[in-house]
Amino acid sequence: LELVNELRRALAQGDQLELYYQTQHRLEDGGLVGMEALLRWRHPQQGMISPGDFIPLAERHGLMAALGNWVIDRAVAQLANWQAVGMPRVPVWVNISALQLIQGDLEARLAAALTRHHVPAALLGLELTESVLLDERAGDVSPRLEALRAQGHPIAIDDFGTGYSSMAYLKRLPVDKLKLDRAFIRALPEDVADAAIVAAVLAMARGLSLEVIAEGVETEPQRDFLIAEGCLYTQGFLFARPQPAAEVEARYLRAL
Ligand code: G
Ligand code: G
Ligand code: MN
Ligand code: NA
Repeated sequence: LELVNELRRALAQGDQLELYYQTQHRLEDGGLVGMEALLRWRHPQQGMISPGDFIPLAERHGLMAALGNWVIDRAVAQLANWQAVGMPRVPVWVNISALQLIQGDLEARLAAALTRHHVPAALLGLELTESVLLDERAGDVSPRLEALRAQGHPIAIDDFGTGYSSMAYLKRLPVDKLKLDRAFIRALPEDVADAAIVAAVLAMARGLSLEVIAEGVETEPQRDFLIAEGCLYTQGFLFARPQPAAEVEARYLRAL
């Protein structure tokens, strides 16, 4: 209870919250293709608290909408700043929770933030997990995704393969990209079952014209296996860890 009050205060003041960014890369040559924004809470006594720990708390206590809005505003402000200083024009992807989708004003929230900062929607990707997409409280999410896509946002299914992956929903949901969960990558290339699953997902995605980004690539053999199977993109420690905006900027900001 104490922690939730502290979270409420952190959210109101904003100074203990921060977005880290993990860059996404072409497997073949390491070229930068995007970044995922990952929320961090720098607690004054407890140190860095993971979103895996405080997001469930925020959801239970009705703070998730405000937290989600903070993330959107912060990511869009960062995008505007990066465009102004000449960073590569690659999309920043934010995680969208079920409650943000259920609440119903996500489209307006996004549009307001983008308009305020003069950032095109194509630069703000939206990641939704299978459980968010299939959450009954959200109703039929297809029209919502259509609307978000019509606004210009690219859309990805996060943690792909870990939810109730019925392949049927891939056919009817308007999405651009699958983020293949790192659970399938970890034991590559030795694990025969994971190798078969990954190869099959890649083949299926090709047939559906969906891009695939492999999460959690940590080793060269994992990378080589994925390239051989036709995967183009990755987000993993082999290329970069989540890091503060200033560090990403130091690496990619080239003098004009
Ligand atoms: O970066 P890290 O391993 O700590 O992230 C842990 C989990 O928290 C991941 O599943 C990630 O999707 C989730 N997460 C990180 N940032 C956000 C956010 O801004 N919103 C939501 N809903 N989830 C986030
Ligand atoms: O939103 P999502 O659940 O995909 O969040 C990405 C999470 O995966 C972040 O918490 C990030 O720290 C973590 N992650 C990203 N790359 C790697 C990796 O190569 N290895 C491991 N173990 N975790 C990773
Ligand atoms: Mn994600
Ligand atoms: Na993921």
